[in-house]
Amino acid sequence: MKSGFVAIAGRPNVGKSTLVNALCGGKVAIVSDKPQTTRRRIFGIANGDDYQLVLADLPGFQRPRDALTERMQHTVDRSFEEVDIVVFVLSARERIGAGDRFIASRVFALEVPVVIALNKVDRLKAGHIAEQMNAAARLGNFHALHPVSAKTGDGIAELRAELVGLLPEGPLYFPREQRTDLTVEAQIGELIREKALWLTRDEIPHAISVEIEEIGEKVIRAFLLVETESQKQIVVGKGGGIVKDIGTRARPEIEALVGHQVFLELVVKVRPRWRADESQLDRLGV
Ligand SMILES: Nc1nc2c(ncn2[C@@H]2O[C@H](COP(=O)(O)OP(=O)(O)O)[C@@H](O)[C@H]2O)c(=O)[nH]1
Ligand SMILES: [Mg+2]
Repeated sequence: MKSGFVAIAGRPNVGKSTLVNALCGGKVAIVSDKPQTTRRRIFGIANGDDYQLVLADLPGFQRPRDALTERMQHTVDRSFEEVDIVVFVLSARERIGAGDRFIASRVFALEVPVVIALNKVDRLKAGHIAEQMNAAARLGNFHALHPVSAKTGDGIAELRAELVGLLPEGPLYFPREQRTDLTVEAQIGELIREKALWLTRDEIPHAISVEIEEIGEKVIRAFLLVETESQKQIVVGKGGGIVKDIGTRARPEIEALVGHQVFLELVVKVRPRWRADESQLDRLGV
């Protein structure tokens, strides 16, 4: 049996969470085009007959601005301490620049193989992909470089096979049927937050957090926490339209997760400065 831990590194928005989902063959991590979507480390688990890849989806590297972002960066730093492989994700749709070079300086300093995943190659011209591959190759001493599209699945099987080939002999870390280390409660919270991120803009996505209040046989009650009254008005929406829309989109995925129908009750609540409040962050599992 081969098994091990793989850290997924890269700038915000390059598609790290989408890639983890693609490698695991199902939804583990939520995805949005808003930076800071991933707030804590999530393990996505890809199981084969004779291997187990444990993929750590991480918040992007960033300069801490408050207790929340400080914890996020601490999580990233700690996650590199004991990994077998690093996947360094780049976006082929953007200029490979200073942000990528900063991360490169960190990951290539580790004594483990670095596999570069040049993501988002879907709908790009071959010439452009080749140029980006050249730029990516200059970042450091990589073990392999794979052009992929986490969205369409192109190149994912090859990347997975590459990672499996690098795994050491090891135990089964998680039961085979498990695809993530998040509890069901945490997964439900993340699904709700994902829809809230999709439906809001500007400073609102950063201000939103979800707290599950009750998981019953039929009813799931959750709070959408924001920091100010005006944020609350925006998330509630005209005539409750936005919060209703969040619920409508989250419910089918929650039902698929728990395996039965549920009544989802969402309440938008103001909790001032939750991002700076350590005990609140503990409760939210960040
Ligand atoms: N076109 C394209 N978009 C992608 C691909 N992978 C991710 N995205 C999009 O990029 C955005 C950020 O993705 P996410 O996985 O949340 O990035 P993260 O911040 O690095 O975890 C989302 O809007 C995704 O749908 C891809 O392969 N192709
Ligand atoms: Mg992410």
